Amino acid sequence: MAGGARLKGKLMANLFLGLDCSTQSLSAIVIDHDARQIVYNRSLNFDQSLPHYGTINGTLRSPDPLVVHSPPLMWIEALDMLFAQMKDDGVPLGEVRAISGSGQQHGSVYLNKRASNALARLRPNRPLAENLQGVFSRDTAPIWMDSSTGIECAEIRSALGGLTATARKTGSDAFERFTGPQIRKFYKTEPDHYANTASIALVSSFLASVIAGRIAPIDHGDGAGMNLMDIHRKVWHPQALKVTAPQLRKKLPPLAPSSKVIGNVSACLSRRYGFNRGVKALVWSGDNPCSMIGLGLIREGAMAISLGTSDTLFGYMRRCRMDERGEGHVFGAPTGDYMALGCFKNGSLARERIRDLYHLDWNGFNQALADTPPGNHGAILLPWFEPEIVPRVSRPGIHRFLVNVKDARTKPEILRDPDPRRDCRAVVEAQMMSMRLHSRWMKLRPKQIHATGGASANTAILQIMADVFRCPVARTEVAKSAALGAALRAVHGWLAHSGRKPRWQDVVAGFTDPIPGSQIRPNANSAKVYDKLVESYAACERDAIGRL
Ligand code: ADP
Ligand code: XUL
Repeated sequence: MAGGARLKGKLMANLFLGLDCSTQSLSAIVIDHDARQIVYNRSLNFDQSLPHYGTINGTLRSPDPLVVHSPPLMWIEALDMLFAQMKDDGVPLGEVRAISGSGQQHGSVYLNKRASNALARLRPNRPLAENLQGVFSRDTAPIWMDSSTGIECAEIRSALGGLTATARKTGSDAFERFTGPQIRKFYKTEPDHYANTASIALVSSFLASVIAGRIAPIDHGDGAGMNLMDIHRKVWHPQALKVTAPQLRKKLPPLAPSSKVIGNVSACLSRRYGFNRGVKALVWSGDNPCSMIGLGLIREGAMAISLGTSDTLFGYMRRCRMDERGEGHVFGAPTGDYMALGCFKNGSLARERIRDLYHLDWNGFNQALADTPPGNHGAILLPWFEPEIVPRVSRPGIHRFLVNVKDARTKPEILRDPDPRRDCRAVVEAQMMSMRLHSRWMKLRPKQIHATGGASANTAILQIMADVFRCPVARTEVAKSAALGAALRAVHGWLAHSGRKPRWQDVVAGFTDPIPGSQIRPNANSAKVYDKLVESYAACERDAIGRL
């Protein structure tokens, strides 16, 4: 278990549990809402705690580098392990009032006709994974890192009337990792297993089903990441279902707002871990919609960058506005409004690749950032170790360029020689400039950027973020904003279910304020350098994509 138990102070009666099943780990945050306190915060890393699944960074790789899956049973076993650990750590699970959760978005779990019964009759004396062994019509779940559905995307996009029409209908153009194209590929390549599939879940709704002991709905935040939901009406889009796969409507659970209570926590979990029978199990959502709440992004102009396995940039949107270029996404926000999002696949793992290439630790990496100037004397590195989502790049590879920092019209030269210090700065600068360039369509005007995710612990990286975006960057106490957001959603749903009319600003108050004095301000001179460099960066992207 990573991250040690954090059990602070005396535990009070109204506790709420937020779980987050991310790419690399499962986390739990317990809050005492009356006391406005996080009383427990713990993570379990999949590779370290469950090595028998053979994952690398939580994923199973196949000979085809475009195919990336994870074993759903691993998530279930992790849930059992984490609950057991919480009990050992003395968390009074009997005082938890409601549970909600967050899942990595887009990943899909395929259940056979035994699943529904198995969920309803989970045996408390057997491990959860053993209970659920025979319920899958597909052993592994394609996750958001999978980019093997280019053909299916083209088929769906064309059947829905092209890129803009697809985005207008579903909130996004057809994307390789989105669930609709993934379902279509499964139907085309394994028609028998598709036929044996009684129910398709997302990572979020699958884990919600295990908590509630019944097939759970999919919320509007995660549902929007499927290319299957009508983004305006928030119902399944009949034409999108039809062009994706036959009989799909029957295999999908209902859609629901993310504050919906599914029912009580299953009898099995109550017996196994001491939850009260009346504890409410809420619908789960995607990690990015949950982070919106965990960071308090509930008003126009609020924006965040999450530096997790992927880097994502997202912001609150009252009215649904699409990216007509088809690079970005619109999802439902847990507040009932919308959120705009861009997902950059080569995030933390790309930074790690450069760090490891030169046998550095994070201190060594940060020293390299300190030893090099903003603008890096014109050295730029496009870190597409994996096929990139934004901009769309299907052939992985890294590209080094030398540009004229003073004049963006000069053609970028190709740089051949690797250099440790230059490459460390170049990867971070390229990631930040890419996010700035590709989020223009969102028209967000933030007064500050909220930074979250594992790498937000690194202030040297956040300084480059502040300089590139010309905007102060703030951190909140908990880097795990998705798990915190899930716990706060549990509070909101529980209050609404008990007949009260909770206001989001009251629910998040006291949990989402930036750490006092943690704000990182942009340096005016560095910001000037990046205002110019971002245009040269765009030229490098065009050059590299043109050659691919
Ligand atoms: P996810 O939620 O997607 O599973 P996390 O938000 O937990 O991922 O982030 C994990 C990543 O954080 C790791 O891959 C690691 O590269 C990065 N990370 C952790 N600490 C640092 C640091 N000090 N500097 C830069 N990156 C870091
Ligand atoms: C968002 C996306 C990732 C995953 C994993 O569209 O693909 O951010 O949610 O974190």
